[in-house]
Amino acid sequence: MGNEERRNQLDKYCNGFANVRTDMLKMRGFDKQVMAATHGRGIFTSNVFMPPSADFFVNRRVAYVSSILQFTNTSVGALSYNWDFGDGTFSTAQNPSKQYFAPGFYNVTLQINGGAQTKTINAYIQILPYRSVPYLVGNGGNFEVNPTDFGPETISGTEFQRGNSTVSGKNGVNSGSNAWVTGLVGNYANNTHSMLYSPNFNCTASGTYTLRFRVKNRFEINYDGYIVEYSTDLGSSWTSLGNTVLTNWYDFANGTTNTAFPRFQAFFNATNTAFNQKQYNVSFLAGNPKVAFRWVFKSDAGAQEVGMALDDIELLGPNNTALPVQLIQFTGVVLSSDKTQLNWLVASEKNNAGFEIEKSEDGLHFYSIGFVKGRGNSEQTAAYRFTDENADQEKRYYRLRQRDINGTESLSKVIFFDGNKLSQKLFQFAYQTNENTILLTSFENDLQYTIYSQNGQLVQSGKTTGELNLLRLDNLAKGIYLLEVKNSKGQRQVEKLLNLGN
Ligand SMILES: [Ca+2]
Ligand SMILES: [Ca+2]
Repeated sequence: MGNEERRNQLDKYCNGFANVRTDMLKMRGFDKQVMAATHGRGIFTSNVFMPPSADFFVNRRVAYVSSILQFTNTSVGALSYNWDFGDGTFSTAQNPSKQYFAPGFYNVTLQINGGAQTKTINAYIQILPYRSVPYLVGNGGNFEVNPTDFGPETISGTEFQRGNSTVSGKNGVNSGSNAWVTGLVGNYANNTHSMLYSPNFNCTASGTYTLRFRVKNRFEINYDGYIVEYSTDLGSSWTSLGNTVLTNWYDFANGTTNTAFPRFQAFFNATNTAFNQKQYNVSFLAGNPKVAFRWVFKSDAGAQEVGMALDDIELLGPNNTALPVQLIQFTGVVLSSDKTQLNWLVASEKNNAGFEIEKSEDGLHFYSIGFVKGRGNSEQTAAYRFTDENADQEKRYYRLRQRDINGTESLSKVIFFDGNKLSQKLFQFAYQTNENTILLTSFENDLQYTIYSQNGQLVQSGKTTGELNLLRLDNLAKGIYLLEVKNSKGQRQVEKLLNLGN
């Protein structure tokens, strides 16, 4: 850091201190951290004299293919950043966000100030795979095959470890030679908060789904234990599978406020001296292509016990492939006045014949403009591209029709160009000729739409059901309206609507 910058930083720190007396001023020897204790204004610290050092953390250590991770730089004295995410991708941003497109363990390195300091954390991130349903012991639920289908994360205290413990109360396994155990050796620590994550399951098909597993455990009675949570958004948010006591499920109602879990969050607490089966009907998750589970163990501040051994996790249900073709990104760019290039990224492919590229000028009627061959079967991420050579229309909609070798098809989301710009809007709409109807096009499902009159009165509302939605305006008088569309994340877009009537 140059003298000028130091002075500017000091000015910033010293701002407003003119009339404050400093009673004590010290510099810590080993890292040159400065501390000033003021008269009546508290204690202040400054790192302006500290030597540069690289450091960072990430919001999630265990995540899924295409989860969005947020890295935070905590370096001292850094002016420039070079991140290496361990998968052949890099960033120079201060606090980058990042997606991984293949399962595995990744080393992450942050280099600051052009190589002045470097921090590398090996196997820092674990990315868990997508798996099919039913998922049985032989698919990986026994923790013998595909051992990296599951991953532990420790917030504090004792971590889940894979193996065979000899500690009485959690000793042994239900199958093979491995269980996931809250510490293979000794008792669990006080104030433990540790988790075990499942793979991501495709539960798109309708039907009955059951999650079940075997557990042997001994916890401090009435205080420590575990719950099972689920996520439908690649692990961004988690919800407990129920919060009451049920047969073969949570056994402790937790009516007091001094246990390891919040009051009235029931949990597993009772002792299981053998590997007993627990199960939960998770059919309410049908229709979700992204379902994951995690086991959350917590202990309170006193009295330790041996803990738990978990084995033979299964998710029973109707047949679902492991998302045969994982399209993780579909976007495009205008190359010239009549050429638009489409780009898409695929994480893994199973029996993929290829992609039909479809185009529309009204968002409703699509026609094929080309075909790009797939790779059949692959676990590697691949980038595909296609150029529309006749892209001189003002409004252009594109989508991909992915075709399996056996003839099954699935459609991608629709992307939309307005002139030379890829639209990032929540939705588009177009008036339909000779009808009191508008076509609402969106890349997202389940949007809440509301139509207001000019004086703010709600006149019509509803939910969208797919990418293309026809909204009828028959009941509305001629005039100007406002159409508001919101998604579940709170994003909102408002457009003016002109109802010309019949
Ligand atoms: Ca096992
Ligand atoms: Ca305890």
